[in-house]
Amino acid sequence: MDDVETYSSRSKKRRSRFLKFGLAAVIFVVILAIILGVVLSTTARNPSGEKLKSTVITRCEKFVESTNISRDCQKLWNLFEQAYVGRDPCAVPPEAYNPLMAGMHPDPSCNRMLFWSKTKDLVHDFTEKRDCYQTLEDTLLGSVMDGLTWCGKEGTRETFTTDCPGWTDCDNNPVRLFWNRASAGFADAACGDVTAMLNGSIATPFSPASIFASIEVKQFNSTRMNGLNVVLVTNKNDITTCENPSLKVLQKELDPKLKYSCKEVTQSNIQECMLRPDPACGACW
Ligand code: DVN
Repeated sequence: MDDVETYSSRSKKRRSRFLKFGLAAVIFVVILAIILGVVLSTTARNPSGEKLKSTVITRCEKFVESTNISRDCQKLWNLFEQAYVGRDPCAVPPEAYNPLMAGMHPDPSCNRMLFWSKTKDLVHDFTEKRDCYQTLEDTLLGSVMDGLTWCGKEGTRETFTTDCPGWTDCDNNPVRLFWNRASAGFADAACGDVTAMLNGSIATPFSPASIFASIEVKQFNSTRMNGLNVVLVTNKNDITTCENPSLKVLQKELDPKLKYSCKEVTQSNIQECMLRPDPACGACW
């Protein structure tokens, strides 16, 4: 009897241990399934928002790594997202990006700052081949957001990268407001001798509707800046020169304490110069 009793009590113990283990395993699997469900449903619900977040943070981390400028990339995302999320994409308040600009202030490179208007491709080709100038797109915020599109919608905390208003669909859209605000911040921080590359192949190189004219020039501050050197990029048979009336308007709009110069430079000269590596950053104009 004892042996039988011992045997049956041992098998009862084994059965209860097995049941306990089985129950624990089931609970673990259920919890894991819930967690996975939440994660997948969030990502699945809004893959484009997740992709934008990952792009922004990855670009930010690469910038921080390559420049040794320390910035909190998660904080950058949070400050950026709160500017547009949950808002009508055509009614974003102009001050929406102020916390982002304050939290991620520009790191201006005095005497190397390069503004531009209607010369985007040439300018970025130039700064890519010759690391001698800093455009807005070479700063943390400019490099992180360059080429991206985003918006929010009322009643949801999600980020969208499609079906967002285009640049001209409405003034207060998230993308256009960002670039206007970032441009103002970059111009306000402009220091030393500043350069602007303008387009000598158009009738009004200084166009009043441009960001350069309507926002940046108005922010230039003579307590930090010495002057503005205009590089007017021309091609053969161009009729626009540094005497162009719109450039006279530019001079008038500039703070009189700022020095002003203008030089006509052919596009081919600039393109040849940028192909000649020069760590000393000798002038291309
Ligand atoms: O100094 C530069 C730089 O600092 C930037 O922040 O602002 C200045 C350039 O702006 P800008 O003077 O208005 O010059 P652009 O060439 O007229 O416009 C600059 C950019 O704004 C364009 O290249 C557009 O960007 P994209 O689409 O090429 O990445 C955008 N933009 C301006 N007007 C637009 C427009 N995009 C679409 N439709 C429009 N009407």
